[in-house]
Amino acid sequence: MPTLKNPHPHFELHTTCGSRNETNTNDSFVTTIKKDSTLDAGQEKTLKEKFSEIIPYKVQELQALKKEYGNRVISEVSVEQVLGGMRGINSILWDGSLLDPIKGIELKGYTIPEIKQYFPKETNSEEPLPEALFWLFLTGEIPTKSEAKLLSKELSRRASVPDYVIEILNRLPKTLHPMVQLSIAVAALDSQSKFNQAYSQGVSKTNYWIYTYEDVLDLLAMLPILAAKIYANTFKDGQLGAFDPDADYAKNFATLLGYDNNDFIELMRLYLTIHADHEGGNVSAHTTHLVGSTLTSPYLAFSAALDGLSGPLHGGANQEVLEWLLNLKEKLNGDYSEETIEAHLWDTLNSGRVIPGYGHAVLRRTDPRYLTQREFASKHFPDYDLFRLVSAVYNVAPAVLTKHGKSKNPWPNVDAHSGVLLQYYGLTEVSFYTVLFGVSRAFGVLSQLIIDRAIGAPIERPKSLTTQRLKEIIQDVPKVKSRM
Ligand code: HAX
Repeated sequence: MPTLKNPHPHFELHTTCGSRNETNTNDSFVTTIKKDSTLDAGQEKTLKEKFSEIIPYKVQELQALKKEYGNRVISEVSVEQVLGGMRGINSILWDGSLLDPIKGIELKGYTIPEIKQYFPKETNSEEPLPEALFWLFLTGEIPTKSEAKLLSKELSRRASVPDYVIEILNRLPKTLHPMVQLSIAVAALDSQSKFNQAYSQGVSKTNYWIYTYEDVLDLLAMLPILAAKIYANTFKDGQLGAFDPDADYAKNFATLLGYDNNDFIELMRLYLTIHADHEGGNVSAHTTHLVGSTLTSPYLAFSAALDGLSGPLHGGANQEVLEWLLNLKEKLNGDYSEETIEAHLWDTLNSGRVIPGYGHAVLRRTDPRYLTQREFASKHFPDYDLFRLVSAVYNVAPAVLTKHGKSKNPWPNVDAHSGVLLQYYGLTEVSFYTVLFGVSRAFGVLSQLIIDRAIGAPIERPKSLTTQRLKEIIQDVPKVKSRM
């Protein structure tokens, strides 16, 4: 088979060579960024053009893998894994990110601090842009500032929601949870799908990605309007805030919500970046991949993902954390001593509930996304009472959970901190918090959906077993070391 010349070697680096840390300090990485920065605006290719150049290379890479190594075994499945939520089974191809239990998430090989350091920034800003992350997911390259700007403008250009969807939102009861409202609105956009239209006209399989790309960009562009409309309808007077076609995505999202405070805009840039992707096995990512594998529209695949994200064990935990913290604050009455907090943690555990925001299916240390939010709070409002409480819980909860002896990971995850940041800036409506997570998650899971369509990913269909069949099978197989 002839080897194609990959126009974006950085893409290869992160999909095939493992840890970013082996490469991020070397010269080739720096050279890649410098080289990109010298491009003239007139020479720039759009994201779609860049991605289309990568596809043949990517397809060939996977075909070669399948041909040469198709029969290599990379995972075995134990009974405890079947009964234990399929933890640790290597079975999903997901190029956007890889989760290390200790180091945390690597987005296309970059850790969260690296993303913060190397990403292009708006003037007077220190935070990364989520649209730059979308670019990175699809190309493997950090965009230049002008490339990121190009994408911001394209998203602004597409930011228009059909009247019937706004009408649907206006008719929903305020008592309906904001995540359900968002899921309904995104599903209702299905009739706008360019992918559906092209599919019904018999478009070739090799071009599926083009229409998926169009739908995904439209959806990303519409999400801030949908989310802000839900916020305005449910908690305010129904009016949307300002939208500036020349502003970046997160700034527009903040102002649409009615927040023009520069620090809040900075928070949104950070928030939308760090919640975007966390490997392919988590419920929202896997759902997009699974539902999308049926060739449904990106709208329906993402609507389903939002339904999964809303659960309290997943993205819904950010709402639970805040409710739990506010309740704790009231009970503590200003006494943030370790003994009192410890007693309250035991109350929660002894009543059979989980400590929300703590634990993780894969992570075995404090989530770097927690740490970066902690850093943001330390910088912007070190003396804020609720931040002091979150810090006090952080000092005590890991030891309590370790003593409790159930959770495999006693450390905080991303959801343990996000709500406190929002509270500080006055976004106090906790049932809205997972909507923000959902807007961010779209960047990761929908970029992978474009890749799935570009590489012709098959419909997912793992094998299930009855209990009876499981009992029959285990008679004939050897024992292995625990994989959980
Ligand atoms: N408090 C109390 N008990 C906990 C716990 C916590 N924070 N985390 C885990 N456990 C318990 C589990 O409920 C489980 O108990 P049982 O054996 O009685 O079923 C036991 O410890 C083993 O669980 P685990 O293997 O350590 O964790 P899982 O992979 O099964 O679950 C969860 C991972 C994140 C769902 C879990 O840690 C949890 O419920 N945490 C609190 C909710 C939360 O913060 N969710 C957000 C996670 C991040 C995320 O997805 N964000 O979107």
